[in-house]
Amino acid sequence: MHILSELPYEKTALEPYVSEATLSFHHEKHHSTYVANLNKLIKDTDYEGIELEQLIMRAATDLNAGGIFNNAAQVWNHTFYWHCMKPQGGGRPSGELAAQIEKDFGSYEAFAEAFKQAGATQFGSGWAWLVWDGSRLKVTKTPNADLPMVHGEHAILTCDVWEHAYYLDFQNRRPAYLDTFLESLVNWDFAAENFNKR
Ligand code: MN3
Repeated sequence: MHILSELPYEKTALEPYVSEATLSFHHEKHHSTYVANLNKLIKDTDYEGIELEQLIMRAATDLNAGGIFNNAAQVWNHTFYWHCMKPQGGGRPSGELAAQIEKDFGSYEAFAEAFKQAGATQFGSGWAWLVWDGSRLKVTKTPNADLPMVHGEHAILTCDVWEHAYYLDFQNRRPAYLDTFLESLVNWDFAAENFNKR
């Protein structure tokens, strides 16, 4: 039985950038529905009782488990995404992660440009990512529920670019949402923890 992870902050904590309405719908309707669907789909199957990441990896190569994969990956993606933001977020990474970003992108600005570009150009629904590919940091984008772990990459940071993540606050202005994500919301402490576990 998979359970809906708690938000790591109050629903008003990211205002005025992400409204209480967005966080409520996003967590209590969207994220929660993925959890409920996943539990329904795995009931009485081989996927019952398997830990989430293992389940995702297995469903990714199972042609009969498309629905299970989509819902499981979205459960993982959303829990990860909540932690990628924090109240009084934004600013610059520090320490080893900052040094690696400079090494692999040339500068923080070049990374930020690539990340925003990936999010803005993901056609339809999906995710923008900063990942570790085994030897370097890379910016990637994935459609729908797709996620780095099934491509042999380790997720460092993500931004949800499904419309439900920003439409109430930014309407169709996805680039403005991505700017705000990096300027005022991003949680570099969480990204650094992920980088340290790579
Ligand atoms: Mn979402």
